[in-house]
Amino acid sequence: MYYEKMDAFPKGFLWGSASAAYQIEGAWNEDGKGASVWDHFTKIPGKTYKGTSGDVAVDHYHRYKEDVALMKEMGLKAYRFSIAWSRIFPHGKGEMNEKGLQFYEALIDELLYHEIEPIVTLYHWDLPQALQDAYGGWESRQIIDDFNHYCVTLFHRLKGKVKYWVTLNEQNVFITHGYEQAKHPPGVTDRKRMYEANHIANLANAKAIASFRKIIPEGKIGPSFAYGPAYPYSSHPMDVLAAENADEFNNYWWLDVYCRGEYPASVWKYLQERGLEPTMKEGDEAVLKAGRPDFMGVNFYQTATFTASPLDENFTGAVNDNHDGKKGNFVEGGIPGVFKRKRNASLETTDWDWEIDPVGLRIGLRRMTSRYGLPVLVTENGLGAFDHVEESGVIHDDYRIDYLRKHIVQLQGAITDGVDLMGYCTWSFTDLLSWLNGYQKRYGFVYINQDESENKDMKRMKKKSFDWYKTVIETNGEELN
Ligand code: BGP
Repeated sequence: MYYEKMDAFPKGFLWGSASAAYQIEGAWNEDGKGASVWDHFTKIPGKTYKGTSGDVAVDHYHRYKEDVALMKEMGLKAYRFSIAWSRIFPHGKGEMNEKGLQFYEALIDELLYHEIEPIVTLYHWDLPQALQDAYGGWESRQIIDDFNHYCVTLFHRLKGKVKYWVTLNEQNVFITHGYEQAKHPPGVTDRKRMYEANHIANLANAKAIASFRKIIPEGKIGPSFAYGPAYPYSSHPMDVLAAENADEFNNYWWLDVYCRGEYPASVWKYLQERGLEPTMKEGDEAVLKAGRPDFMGVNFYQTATFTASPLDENFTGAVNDNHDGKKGNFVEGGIPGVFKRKRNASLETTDWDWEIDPVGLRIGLRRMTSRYGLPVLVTENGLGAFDHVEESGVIHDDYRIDYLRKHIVQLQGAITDGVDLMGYCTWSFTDLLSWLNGYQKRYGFVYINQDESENKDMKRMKKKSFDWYKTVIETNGEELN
């Protein structure tokens, strides 16, 4: 739709930025913290770009005051960060580590003091290694109660301070990467195990939401989903059907469970006929149905385009193997007989071959609104790029400004279209560790002096985009140039 005049961003819109514990904190074994699966996984040779890990990350654990001061200077309204489960419960359960909780309480107090709304993610992939060792982590139903206990502990301690909560970050990513593609811990390639682990994660998510309702009834909670809306490659009905298939398998398989408490019928039938469907026990459905969130968190980076795929097609699996930023590594992949992902020729790509599609964000928000009728919070969106520090110390990241501006314009379009949008968190505030792509893939408004070879002094330097986003916030989205 085109409009003569677009609606303004609502009053109180949460202009924010996001991060995750493992990617920024460092201090991986300090103050009683237990090891997480990522602390182990990154030490396995060949798993991450140049063997990078979050052992030190960008040292936010020790420099959080400096980082929050920069957020204040920018005028950030909201800051989304995650809590490392293994700081609170070093063994995943059992005795609580008071020092771990104190770190987050201090961070939250600092944010509140500067009038920045904290948005707390309960789980951003760093499962306590002890639970992986004890019962296979997400593959055991025991995790449902352990996760619930961890969440309830935080709800009680932080209620009154934290209103916005995110349960699981990108369950669709950590489950598929962990159990189908072996790119994330625990490094499994087994679709049956993947669907089982995923179902257990769904139950854990729903149970935590139900607990939240009792403890913080006035708060808002929802999962964050890595949403890549599907497009057909052509108007050929078989391509349109392939895109439908992709939406059902890649998006609604998760979103329908979160928002409706049920799996989409066509995928369920497909899996059942192949013996891949998850084990549904008595009572599961009721648990899922009781877990409807207050909002859906959307992490948006790209859309995906699909064509029909014959049954006898042979795929290798992953569609993006570019972890060094050398463009041109896009590989076609999918499920034979269901869909095949193709490069969308009308879209530019980043250096890591991610397709840039601001309108796709609006399309996604629209689809989400029509299908589920829930408010949406964009919990991540941003551009991973190489940044260059000039001799004068200036970082001209005009490409990042351009990327964010175009996405914000489409947010305004979505609001005008009728989407109930709570806020927008860019990924990320400072540069940070990219899980599989090291430190050179930068996302922040604040440059961190550090690279794959050494940690350097980790000096914080404002990029050009810092002042730009400051103005966007000051003018509530009116001044984007
Ligand atoms: C999301 C994750 C973030 C972040 C981002 C960028 O999937 O939730 O933690 O890493 O993607 O991805 P990458 O670091 O792979 O470029």
